[in-house]
Amino acid sequence: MEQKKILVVGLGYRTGLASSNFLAGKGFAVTVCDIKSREDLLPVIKKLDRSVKVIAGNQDPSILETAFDEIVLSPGVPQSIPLIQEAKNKGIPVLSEIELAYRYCTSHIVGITGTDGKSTTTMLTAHCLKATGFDAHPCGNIGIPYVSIVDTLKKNSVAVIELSSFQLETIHTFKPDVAILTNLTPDHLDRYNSLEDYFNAKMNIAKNQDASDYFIVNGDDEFIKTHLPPLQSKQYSFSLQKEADCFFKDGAIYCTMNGRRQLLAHANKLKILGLHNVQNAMSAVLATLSLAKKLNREINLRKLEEALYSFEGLPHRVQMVGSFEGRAFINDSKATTVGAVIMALKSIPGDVILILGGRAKGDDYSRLKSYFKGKVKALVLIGETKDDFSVLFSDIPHIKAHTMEDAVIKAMKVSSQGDTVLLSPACASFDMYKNYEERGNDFIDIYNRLSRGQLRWM
Ligand code: UMA
Repeated sequence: MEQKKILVVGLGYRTGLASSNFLAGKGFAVTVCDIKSREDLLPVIKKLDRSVKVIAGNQDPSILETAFDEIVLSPGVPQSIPLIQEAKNKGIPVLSEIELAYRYCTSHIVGITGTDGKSTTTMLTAHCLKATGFDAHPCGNIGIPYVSIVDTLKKNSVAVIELSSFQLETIHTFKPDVAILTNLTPDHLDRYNSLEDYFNAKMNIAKNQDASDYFIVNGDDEFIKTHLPPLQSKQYSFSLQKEADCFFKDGAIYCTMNGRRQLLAHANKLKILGLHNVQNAMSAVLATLSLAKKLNREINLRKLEEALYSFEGLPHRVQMVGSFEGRAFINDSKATTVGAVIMALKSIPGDVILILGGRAKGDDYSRLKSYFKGKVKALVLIGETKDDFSVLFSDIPHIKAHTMEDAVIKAMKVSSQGDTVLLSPACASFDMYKNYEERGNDFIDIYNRLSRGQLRWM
């Protein structure tokens, strides 16, 4: 029988690499193409299965002269590129790595999407599931491609998958047992024509769910309330404002999911700060209880409570780095949206010196202004957005910095004891770094040199 030919579009650092190697391992004839030059791709090419053919620096539709049976599209590549448009005209199926992995998945699935809180909710859900006896594996947009772990999952395992709108654009049959929609605020409007388009991509998470599945939603989100389509799955909601299946009242998290109200946990015992993390905790609780319900399993609620208290949070997400000369240093490099910055500002006490900027993602950055008032003493502007932001935030004291080191030194100079130096950029990192992790690690490294006296700031 002739080998099936698959084209992987976008090699990237993770998804394209993992998809290509996975497919090669299954015996397909794999070609991967990327707009980057061979030289730029070399470190990744070295990790590719030797059978994979690489087309570098070219994404011309003529690549399709080879009759590919299917295309696996990496999340960073928009469907609007001519190659993909032409593939669709020719009727070649285009799927995401999530759809590919799903074909081989025999385990249970919890899928998590939304604009903010996805990564924390993914890790916290996996933590809660593990603590209550499940074999849970976090993966997806958090940085571990689903396809890279799918073959290691057993029938009773749970894949807890963080899903970006990009990944969900090209799913076809993917069906999670439990889906979470954390919230919806403007993001990636450089890729989508409207907020509705972005929301529709996210809602693909539930499009194949049936009455045996669960959909968990933020009951306080105005956009979701007015735009949520009718769904086949059972719906549970969480709320900070009103009684819901899981809700927050007088500092405690309650659950009413099984017909009676139960006090589950006290918010002041959570190690992760801020009301947005109470929301994340509530969605993780509902996901754990829903999956248990679907699988007819009993959950020890005290174990679930302990899991909420023992969760340490994620690196690069409102992460306490340390204290120097009376200033707290917090790394929130993962905050690439306005919503995430607002949440960080709300969860940090006292005055803040905010390191802001990077590559814009089409967000409405003016939304930040009202949150800066009375909270942000000064802005230190970095990256491609620094000139635009200095105009937009002209009524707030601000300085421009050329590098992260320059930004930290300037932040030290304008701050006083008791202040917090917060890196929460509201933008992508790609103008200065490979990814947000590299940006956060640079910030931590500069803090370490500063606190060891290896970097002068005065
Ligand atoms: N490329 C092309 N043609 C194009 C555009 C891009 O060939 O027209 C190439 C680029 O040169 C690059 C590759 O395609 O080499 C893009 O790869 P990728 O961006 O898909 O990169 P990965 O390293 O595989 O990372 C992806 C996710 N990246 C994006 O969605 C942009 C990572 O999410 C994810 O962790 C990883 O897969 C594993 O699943 C990052 C992210 O920023 C954290 N996500 C966005 C977000 O959270 O807001 C959605």
